[in-house]
Amino acid sequence: MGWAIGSSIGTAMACPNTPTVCITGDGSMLMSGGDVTVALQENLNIVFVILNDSEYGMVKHGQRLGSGESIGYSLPTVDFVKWGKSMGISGYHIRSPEDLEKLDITKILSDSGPKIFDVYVDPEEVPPIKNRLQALGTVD
Ligand SMILES: Cc1ncc(C[n+]2csc(CCOP(=O)(O)OP(=O)(O)O)c2C)c(N)n1
Repeated sequence: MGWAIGSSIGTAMACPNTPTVCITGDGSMLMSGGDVTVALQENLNIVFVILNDSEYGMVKHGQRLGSGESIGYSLPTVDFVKWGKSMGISGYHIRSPEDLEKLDITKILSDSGPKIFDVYVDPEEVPPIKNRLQALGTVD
């Protein structure tokens, strides 16, 4: 959690001739998203793909799968395109596969500096975490 954001900045610094893609959650972005200002100041070509479900999804689904108390997973709904815009970063709302298909990805990746893809995902979609929970012993 949060690790992808800083590591994508390090990757982009080390590989300046290739676009870097950071896939992260909205909770992680709320925790460590300030690091995006480094990508902005260093003009790093990074696409921040934010899987936005207004929740700590791993926490909610982990609690459900483990029959635990359902608590502490809810997040405010944040418009990360507006957030990026406040710093001069281009952003795109993606609410459907069609929204993604409409984007000129080649053009977006050829532009310098960071970009934001604010991808709205279904909060009821169960992430593939059952094996991990079984390994931890919280799920049979
Ligand atoms: C630094 C840190 N804090 C807390 C956790 C526990 N944790 C793992 S996933 C997660 C929720 C992440 O939420 P989000 O970034 O919105 O992604 P989602 O699970 O919704 O895909 C939390 C709190 C962690 N792994 N690392």
